[in-house]
Parts: sequence; structure tokens; C-alpha cells
Amino acid sequence: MSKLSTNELIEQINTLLNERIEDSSLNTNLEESMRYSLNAGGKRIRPLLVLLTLNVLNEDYNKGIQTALALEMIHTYSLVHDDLPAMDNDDYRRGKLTNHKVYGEWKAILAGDALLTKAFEVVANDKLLKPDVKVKVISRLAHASGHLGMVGGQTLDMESEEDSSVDLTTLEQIHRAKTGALLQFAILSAADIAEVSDSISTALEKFSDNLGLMFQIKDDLLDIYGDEQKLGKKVGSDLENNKSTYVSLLGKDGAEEKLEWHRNAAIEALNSLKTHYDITPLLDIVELFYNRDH
Ligand code: GRG
Repeated sequence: MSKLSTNELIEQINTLLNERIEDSSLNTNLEESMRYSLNAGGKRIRPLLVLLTLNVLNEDYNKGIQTALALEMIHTYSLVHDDLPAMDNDDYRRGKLTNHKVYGEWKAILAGDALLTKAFEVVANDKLLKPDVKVKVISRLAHASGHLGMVGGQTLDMESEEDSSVDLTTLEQIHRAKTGALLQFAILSAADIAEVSDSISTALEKFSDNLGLMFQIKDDLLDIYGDEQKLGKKVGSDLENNKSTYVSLLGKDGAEEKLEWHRNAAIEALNSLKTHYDITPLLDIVELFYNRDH
């Protein structure tokens, strides 16, 4: 498979995301609010992961485009709702005012709801996926974003707030569900689309589980030791909110060691695929997650 240019893929994702949110004859500015958060400068890690994984699996990446768009819509809705006063109550995200600060609370709730439902419409209307594969992807997406996945993780996180007795097992449970489920979906939906064997799928499951935890450990480290300018938000919010994090439970060195451990486990899972595929782009993602500064 030819090497894909990440910048070109991001451009394609950005254009298509805007096209999918068509203007409505209802003349509300709900679409403006949906587009505001979709265009607010996300790194597009999840859609990129779908497309790069497909390419690694020697499958046409175009088959994953609608799935990738849907995933970014769900990720965006989760951030819009996470920022609301009832949850994190944040005024800024990615250096820009949060959705409810610009459009008001009820509209931010509805923009999030509309992004979530749109995501399923986008995959359902995908013309490149075979019906059985499409149903598998839709089911996986619903599972990863719902009460057994992201929403469940967010609930456990909210319930554990201000609870300084949260242990590492609970913390991992929160993050596997809240952050990991969507990252894992990115990789396993590509496995569904490429129709890989069970053994390949198991290796990808192990890889994505470790990648998801790496992402969160890095997030916890950046929340204390990151650069506000690069992050586009205040650092220290976890400390301020008395939240249990990898750093609060393990200290800086312990969190860094844990990050390293999951990096090695992710690489080991990928190495088991080496005889079948050129895994280099996924190894690059591991390094990106390990070294990211925003
Ligand atoms: C409200 C149902 C509901 C869920 C919210 C994921 C989540 C669940 C909230 C986000 C809280 C948070 C900051 C988690 C840390 C990891 C994370 C998901 C960071 C944001 O993802 P990035 O860095 O975001 O990929 P960008 O801005 O690049 O899109």
C-alpha cells in the first residue's frame, strides 16, 4: 500500500466533516454551533487512526472515511457535553471559547445530541461498506460510545470526582471506558472493514488497549507538566478539582514508568503483526502518543 500523507488526510476529513453538516430549512443556528466545535482545532487523531490502520491492513482507506467522520462527530459531541457547567464547567477548549460559552447551554446540549445522532446516519448511509460489515461497525460504535463505553466511563468519572480514595484499578476502568473505548473503536472498526482474521483482531485489540491507556496517562502528565500555550487550556485543573489521576496515584516518575510500560506492550502487540503487514505507521502513532505535547 502506498504511504498516506497525514496532512492530506486531515484536509480531507475537515472538508467532509463540514459537508456532512448540511444547512437546515429550519433556519436555526444549530448547524453553526455543530460546525463551531467540529472546526475548533481538534487533532483528528481518531479518524486518522481509522484510515492509517486500514492502510496498514492493505485495505482501501476510502472504505473507512464515513466511519472516521462519524467517530470524530461522537468525539466532538462528548467534548461539548463534557465542557458544560453540569460536568467540567470549562470556558476554553483548544484555546477557543467552549460551545456553551458561545451559543448558550441548551444549544450546546442540542448541538452535541445532533452530532451524536448524525454520526449513526453517516455510517448507515455509507455506500462502500457491505451490509454485514456496516451493521458490525454501527454496533461497535454504539457499544463504544454508550453506557458500556464512553458514557459509562464518564459516569464513573463523575461519580469518582472529589473521591481521593479512587485506586489504580478503578482509574484504569474509568479510562478504558471514557477515553480508550473510542480510540479502540478507531482501530477495531478498521479491522472489521478489512475483515481480518480473529488472531489479527486480537493483536489489534491488545495494541489499541495499550494505546488508549498511553493517551490518558500522557493527558494526566500534560495536565500538570504541560505548556498552557501548546495545550490551549489551563494546566492544573485535575489538581484544582482534586481528581485522582495517574500522577496523583503514582507520582510523576511512576506515571512516566506506566506510560513506558504501555508503550512497550503496544509495540509488542504490533510486532506480532510484522510478518503480515508493514506496521511502521502504527509504530509512528505509538511514538506520537508517547511524545505529544498537546
Ligand atoms: C460527555 C458523554 C460524555 C463523555 C465525555 C472523553 C470525554 C468523555 C471527555 C473528555 C475529557 C478529557 C479531557 C479526557 C482526556 C482525554 C481526551 C479524550 C482528550 C481529548 O482528546 P483529544 O486530545 O482532543 O484527541 P482534540 O481536541 O485533539 O480533538
